[in-house]
Amino acid sequence: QSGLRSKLLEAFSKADGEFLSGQKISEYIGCSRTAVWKHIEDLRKEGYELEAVRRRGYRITKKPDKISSNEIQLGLQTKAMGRNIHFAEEVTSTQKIAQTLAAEGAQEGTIVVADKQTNGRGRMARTWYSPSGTGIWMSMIIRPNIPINNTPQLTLLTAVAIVQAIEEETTLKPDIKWPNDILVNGKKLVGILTELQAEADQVHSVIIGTGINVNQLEEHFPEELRSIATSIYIESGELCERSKLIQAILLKFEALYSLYLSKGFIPIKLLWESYAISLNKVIQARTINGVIEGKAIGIDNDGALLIETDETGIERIYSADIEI
Ligand code: BT5
Repeated sequence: QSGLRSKLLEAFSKADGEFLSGQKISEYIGCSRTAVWKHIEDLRKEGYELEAVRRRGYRITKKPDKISSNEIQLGLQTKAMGRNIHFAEEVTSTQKIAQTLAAEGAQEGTIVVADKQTNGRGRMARTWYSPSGTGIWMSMIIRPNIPINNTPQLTLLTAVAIVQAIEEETTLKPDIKWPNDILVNGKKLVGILTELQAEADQVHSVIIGTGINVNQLEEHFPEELRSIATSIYIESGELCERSKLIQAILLKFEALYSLYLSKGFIPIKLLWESYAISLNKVIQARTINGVIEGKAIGIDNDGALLIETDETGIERIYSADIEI
C-alpha cells in the first residue's frame, strides 16, 4: 500500500505540475482506474489539494507540509547523507534515538527526523521547544576519523551548511552566532547540538542535532520564547516545505563535510567567518568559570572562539553563551 502511494507521488513529482491522466497513473503504478481514484481521494484526506480536469487528468496544486521518509527521499541528491532515514511522528528526542542507532553501528549519513519532540534538548540540559507540524527536528550520524578536540569544528560546519541551504530555499540571509546559533534579525531560528561517542582519542560517531523553526507563527511560540525565537515563516512571510529544506541541508552538509575531510578546517573556517555576526565586536561570554568580556577576534583552528580582553590578553573559549 505505501509502495503504491510513493509510486503515485513519484509520478506526480515527475510530471512537475503538469496534468497526469488517470490512464497514465494506472499504468505507472500498476493498478486499476478505480484504484487510482481511491488513492487520489486518500491524498485529499491527507491535505493534498488536487485539481481534476476532464480528459486531462489530475495535478497536485498544493502539498501538505508533511514530512515522511518518502518526502525526504524523493529527489534527494546526496550520496550518503540521508540515505538511511528513521522517521517518526513523535519521539522524546531525535538525539536519543540517534545515540542508540550509532551505538548499534548505524552507517554514516543515517538521519533521525521527527515531526514532534516531547523532550527536545539544548546544550547543558536546556530544553528545545519542538511542536508538531512546523519545524525540522533532525539528528545526523557521521563517523569522521578526526581527533576528539576537532569535533567542535563540526558544529561550525553544520551552521554554514544550514545557512547556505536556507539562503537557497528562502529569501532570508541568516547570521551565525558562535558557536551554535543561527539568527535572523537577532532572533534564534536554528539551534545545533553536537554530541559524540568516543573512546581514548578515537571518535566512534558524532551526532549532530539541528532544530529549525520553519513554519511557526509568532503565537505558536510559548510566551518566554517570543522575544528571542523566530521562524522562517515569521521572517520571510512565506511557507517553506520542510522536506525540501532537509534535502538542501543534507546536500550542503555533504559537500562541506567532504571538503573538510580532504582539505581540513581552514576552508570551512573562512566560510563560517563570512556569516559570523560576533566578530570584531565587544562581547560577553558566559562560561562555566564565569563571564569573560572582550573583543571577539576570530576562531582558531580548533573552532574555539578567541576573545581579546584588557586583563589577560587572548582567551580561547570552547563553550559559552555569547551576548553581543
Ligand atoms: C541549542 O541549545 O540551541 C541546541 C538545540 C538543538 C535542538 C535539536 S532538535 C533535534 C535534536 N534533538 C534534540 O533533542 N535536540 C536537537 P542551546 O544553545 O542550549 O539553546 C537552548 C535555548 O534556546 C533554550 O534555553 C531556549 O531559551 C531557546 N529555545 C528553546 N526552544 C527554542 C526554539 N524552538 N527556537 C528558538 N529558541 C529556542
